[in-house]
Amino acid sequence: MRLFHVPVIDIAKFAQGNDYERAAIARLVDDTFVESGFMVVVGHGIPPATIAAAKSAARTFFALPADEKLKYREAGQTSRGFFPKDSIASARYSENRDAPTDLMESYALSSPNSPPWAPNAVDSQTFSGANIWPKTPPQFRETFERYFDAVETLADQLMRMFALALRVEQDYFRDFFSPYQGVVRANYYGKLDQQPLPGQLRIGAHADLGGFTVLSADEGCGGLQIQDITGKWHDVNSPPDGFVINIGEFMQAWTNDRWRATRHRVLAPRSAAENTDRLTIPFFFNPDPDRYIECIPTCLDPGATPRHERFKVGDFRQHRLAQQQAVA
Ligand SMILES: O=C(O)CCC(=O)C(=O)O
Ligand SMILES: [Fe+2]
Repeated sequence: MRLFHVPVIDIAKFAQGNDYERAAIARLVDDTFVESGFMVVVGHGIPPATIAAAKSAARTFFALPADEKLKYREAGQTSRGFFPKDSIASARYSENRDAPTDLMESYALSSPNSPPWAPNAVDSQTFSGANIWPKTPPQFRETFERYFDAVETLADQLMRMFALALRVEQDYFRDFFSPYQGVVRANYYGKLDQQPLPGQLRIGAHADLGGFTVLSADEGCGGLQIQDITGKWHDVNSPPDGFVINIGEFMQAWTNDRWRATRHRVLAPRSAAENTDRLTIPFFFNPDPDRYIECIPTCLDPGATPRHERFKVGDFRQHRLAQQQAVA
């Protein structure tokens, strides 16, 4: 039986190394995505200060009084701005099943480099899906714009690495992501002051929708778990400067399920010692909503039928958002 673990992969040699070194990294990447759908990368070249500044700006925002934060709530029309506790149930969004809300507040931003896309807009003329920027802290916008630049450069490199790992030409995926939809979300899991509801987690079990996710984890990841095909949950660990990378459902469909959009969750604190607050910053790297996704040629055996029918990116995302909207 294969091991189920999340390796820490140093990708510095992908940018700087020779073809042999690049191919070796690509093989490792294929192995880990076949196995667990998750990896941790170090040697990514993003300065620690860029990550620290984004986390610090997010923490300053989440420490504001609730009524101040609610000024940046935008009632779900464009999926941007502040989401208070009890407004998201990831398990419902992803799996369309009744589930308690996540023990999380969040702040969602779209990439300054992505064109507006507002699938939920009542009136698409007035809602652009544009960002809502908080006034406090004043450097929030600048800090997150720098963060976007950094993770986009990393995502571009990962996209080429994935192409090599899947034995298609290096720029194979680029076209699908031109233009792309990038979403950064600051997830804040406050210290709990009361017992969670039965089954309530910091983030309910879900697979990520999208191409892939680049997550800046909290110290050591605390509470992040991924599920193997037998149903068993495994902790994910990351060094503080690592990014957790996981496959989303579009990449799973492209690879004809060779790579897995693995179910994951974040546990509620199980003890007083674990009851500390937690902040993570996932970056969801999504293809152009107008593009269609179907199995790539290298992932289909001769004569075989793809496991997923061709589908449109925007339709799939919209369908998922409708599931989420069932939450008050
Ligand atoms: O906070 C984490 O560790 C995971 C977050 C996550 O899975 C998500 O935002 O989709
Ligand atoms: Fe996730």
